[in-house]
Amino acid sequence: MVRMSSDDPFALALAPPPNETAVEKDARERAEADARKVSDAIDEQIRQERTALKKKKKPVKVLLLGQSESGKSATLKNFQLHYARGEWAEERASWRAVIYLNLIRNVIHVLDLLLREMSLSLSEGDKRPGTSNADYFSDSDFDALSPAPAYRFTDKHRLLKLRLAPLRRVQADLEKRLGPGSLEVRSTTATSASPFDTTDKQGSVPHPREFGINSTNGWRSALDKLRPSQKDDGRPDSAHRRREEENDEVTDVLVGCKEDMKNLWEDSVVKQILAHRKSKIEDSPGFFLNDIDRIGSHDYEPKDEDIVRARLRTVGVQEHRFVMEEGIGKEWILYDVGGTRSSRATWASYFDDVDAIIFLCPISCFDERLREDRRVNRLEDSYQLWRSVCSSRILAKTQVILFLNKCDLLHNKIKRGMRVRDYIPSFADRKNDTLTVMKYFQQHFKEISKLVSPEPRPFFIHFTSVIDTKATAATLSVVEESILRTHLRNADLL
Ligand SMILES: Nc1nc2c(ncn2[C@@H]2O[C@H](COP(=O)(O)OP(=O)(O)OP(=O)(O)O)[C@@H](O)[C@H]2O)c(=O)[nH]1
Ligand SMILES: [Mg+2]
Repeated sequence: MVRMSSDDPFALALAPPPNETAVEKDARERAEADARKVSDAIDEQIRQERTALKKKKKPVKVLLLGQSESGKSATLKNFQLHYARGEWAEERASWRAVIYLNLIRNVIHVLDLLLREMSLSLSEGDKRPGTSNADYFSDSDFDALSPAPAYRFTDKHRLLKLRLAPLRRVQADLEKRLGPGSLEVRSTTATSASPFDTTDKQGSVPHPREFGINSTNGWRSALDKLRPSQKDDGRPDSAHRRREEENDEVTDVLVGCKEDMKNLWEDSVVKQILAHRKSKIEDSPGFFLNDIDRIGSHDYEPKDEDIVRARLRTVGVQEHRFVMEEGIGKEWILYDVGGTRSSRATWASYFDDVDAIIFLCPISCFDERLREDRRVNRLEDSYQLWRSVCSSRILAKTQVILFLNKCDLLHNKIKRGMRVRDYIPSFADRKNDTLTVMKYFQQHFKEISKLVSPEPRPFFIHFTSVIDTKATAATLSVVEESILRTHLRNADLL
């Protein structure tokens, strides 16, 4: 029995009345039990509200997956363009250097093709098709070249070699300053499409075999290297002045080479060489040769479309935060990963905590091979990757949205007369038009999902050309809504 201190007012107030009858006692105890029930219910309600609040505050997490050059970063840029205008405006000027580098690469590639043909024309009988510097660009890899026609080289071509030479130094300088993302990977063998183990018995996340750079500020780490810095008091420091001078020097060289770059790109012999190689440099990542006038000017300011088209390879996993409209699920985190085969081992560590995956497959690439492994057809690699994602038990309940991307390039290829069945025999004698091809690929993705998913998985498919920012804005608002619904359902808020 608990003894109450007679002078504790609280204890006195709670103590039963001294002359309590049995009936009074029963009534009092019932009243106390009822009060306890109400109090417990209030406690439970508070606990539930706290959990719900925590869930509400949990950011919506989205993982962008797909092979290298599938358009993951370009999709992310579209998100940034619509949901992070401030950040987008801040980064605009820094993209100029990436666009310069992309353009210079185009020019050097074309120049090297020209020089190679010139040197071959001097050593008759050695007209073998080769690859020289050409593997940066996605020439149709399966086309064997017929013997080259006799080109009429003139002094103009020899002069172009000299006059465009300064661009090589600028290219090397920009690559150094932008870091590994500015370089594409080279072909190696023994790579696997899906390094993450999807058949893991316990369903645990396997250890990544290779760690990438885990950057929380996206491509800013690369772009920052080009941005002039400031001292704490806002005044430019010496590093700021040096970077500004370097940036000015790059612009000066580029502007100085403008007419020669145009002369090269518009030259009739160069056109013949490219036509003979069946080279569609126009379709390659970061193609800016048709914009020399605009870009080669001192007051060039990158347009939104230029930034989305600019190519900077993603190294490691980059995290981007977005703040959407007010309300539940207003904070989003998008993870943009490097898509080359050796980068894929890092993906699995993000699998167990994402609300949705946007998986990108560039369906225009049915005739291309992977840069990192020239033996592998790009579309086949995407199918394998999709198979791994769908069959993953950890991802069984994760919402997956499929972007069949680069539809613009697919359409261009079909218009140029490329026949899908020459590369994909199972396409057989279906009608070789863009819509039929799109539907055929779509069907294949659906079938893979049906076949290998651990449980039925409804998913959305969007046909996209993510460099088209207007059309992509409409797609993203649909995607945003459906991801948000899943997020709320996961948080038991619907
Ligand atoms: N024409 C066209 N180009 C596209 C499309 N989507 C992306 N690109 C371009 O293709 C190039 C590669 O796109 P990225 O977004 O860098 O590819 P990624 O998937 O992030 O590649 P990694 O970072 O290497 O994994 C860029 O220059 C894009 O602008 C598209 O739908 N159409
Ligand atoms: Mg990327």
